Amino acid sequence: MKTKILNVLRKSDGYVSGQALCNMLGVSRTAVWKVINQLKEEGYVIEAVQNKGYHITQYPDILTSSEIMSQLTCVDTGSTTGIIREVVYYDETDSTNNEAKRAAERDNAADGTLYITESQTGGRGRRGRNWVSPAGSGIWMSLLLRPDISPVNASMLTIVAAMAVQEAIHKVLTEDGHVAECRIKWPNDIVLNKKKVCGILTEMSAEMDYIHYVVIGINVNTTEFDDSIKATASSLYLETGDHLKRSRIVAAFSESFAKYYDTFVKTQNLAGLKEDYNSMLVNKGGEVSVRGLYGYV
Ligand code: BT5
Repeated sequence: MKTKILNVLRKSDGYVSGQALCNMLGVSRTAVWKVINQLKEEGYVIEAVQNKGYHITQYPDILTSSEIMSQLTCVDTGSTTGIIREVVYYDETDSTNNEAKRAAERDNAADGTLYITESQTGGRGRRGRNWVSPAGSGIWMSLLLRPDISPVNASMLTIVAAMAVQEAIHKVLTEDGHVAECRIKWPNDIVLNKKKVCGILTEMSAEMDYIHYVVIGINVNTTEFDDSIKATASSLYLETGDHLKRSRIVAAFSESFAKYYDTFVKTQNLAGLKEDYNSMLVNKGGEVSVRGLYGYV
């Protein structure tokens, strides 16, 4: 019910009356009032005006399931758009990739579940490298997928994810009037003003001819870096000076990923994505092209 109320309020321009919410959800005024109070406690600034109703004037920078899913739900039909069907949020966890893998194995968790946290105590990069993931600024998330594709083609999902992250960051930056250029640096680094702003770690459990699951772990907006990479790594905040709401990037990622994933799964190669991918490259027009990408196309 919280997601639905948030969904209706965020997609309405003006006030929504308490009675309209009651009718829409088939619940009492008290139930609506309780949810409004919960939202206020989470940091939403909600104006309540007699005879007019409720109106959200400020959104917190949080990554809860309601905050993300309320952006991906159609008010009229209640159906969701994008790859993410469900969000599992943690205030803190060891690693969202670990959470996704545990849930896939232990609970048979469903395709399209997103595991997301405010901070990780044991985040991992590629080849087991440790990853610092403090609270408050970064996005640490892992998408669980159960694609019906051959295991040998699964590594291409990192490219699909890179395309979706690039498009999501570009969309949110453009909406907020930023001119910083977000692009893909071949093959799958996302760069903003030529500095890396995203890391992707794809892991898989499979048999020779069958994928049990794939976990795509993504981090965006890291602000703490080793001295060794300070010159080449950055964050959305460091590049724009703006605290963009992280949930908007997650929601935009969900929609973009679904679009590119659909195309990819049909062919299990990158042919259908080549044109879009090339247009996202930082060295567009230069010597790199998806045609030679790992020989996949
Ligand atoms: C990666 O590692 O690029 C993949 C990191 C994936 C972390 C996510 S967080 C959610 C999920 N849960 C986990 O436990 N892991 C995943 P690596 O290949 O080690 O990084 C290569 C280089 O890129 C290193 O020098 C990094 O510092 C740099 N780098 C990675 N992510 C960056 C980012 N967001 N911004 C700037 N530089 C980054």
